[in-house]
Amino acid sequence: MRIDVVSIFPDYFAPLQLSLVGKAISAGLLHVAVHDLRHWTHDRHHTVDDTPYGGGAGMVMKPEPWGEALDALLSSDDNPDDNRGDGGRDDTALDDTVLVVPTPSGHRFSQPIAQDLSQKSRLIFACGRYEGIDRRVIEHARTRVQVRELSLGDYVLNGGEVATLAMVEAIVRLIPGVIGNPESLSEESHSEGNEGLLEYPVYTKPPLWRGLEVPPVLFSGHHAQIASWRRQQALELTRRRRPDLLPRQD
Ligand code: JAH
Repeated sequence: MRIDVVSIFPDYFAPLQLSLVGKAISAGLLHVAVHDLRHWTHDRHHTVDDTPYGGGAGMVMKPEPWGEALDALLSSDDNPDDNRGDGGRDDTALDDTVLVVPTPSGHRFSQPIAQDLSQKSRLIFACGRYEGIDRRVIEHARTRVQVRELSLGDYVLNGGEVATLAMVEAIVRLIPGVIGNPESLSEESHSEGNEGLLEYPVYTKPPLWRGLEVPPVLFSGHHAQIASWRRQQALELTRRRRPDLLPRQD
């Protein structure tokens, strides 16, 4: 997979070189390129924002730098993987590319969406700032590639950068070969294997710590009892914290 990120704060993405995402890059499973939107400005002050038509607080990101940035990224001569030189389809074809725009007014990002995006050959993340990006940028981009405007949850950040980091991590860990033990993927919260429930509580040694015991069933060796205790715990936790995840009770 290839991931491009466009932002006015490219330094935010230094952490991508670390840990799991960094390992995926070293292993050759992932190519990440971070781009400064100001590269596609032409005025002396590298202006990316302007006042909103219709009035209102704050500033709006100008369409021209975004238009040029997306033109450049979507043209095959910017594409480091398109080195076949035969003009044929490469592994970052437009029909397998998604432009992701993190925004508080987007559809809610979720594990199924992460799963879907992890199968794409190319993702481009457009990180907005201020009050957002001129709407025509998204409208125009939709004529070129699939666009997904996505929100992590009902809170407002100062821009799309932190949301992009979260989404990239959620997506990259689902790429085959990125996580050593694929079983740990299907067991965790929000994956199919856990019936869509929250994860049960987990324990390790020592058996008694600061006066607190590990539930005895966990060293009973009765695998069926352990499984049923865990399912009970998962159900109860989900009922208390996230009743919205349970099948409707009517
Ligand atoms: C804020 C552009 N739901 C997380 C999230 C994602 C993006 C933004 N805020 C929150 C955001 C300002 C400008 C994007």
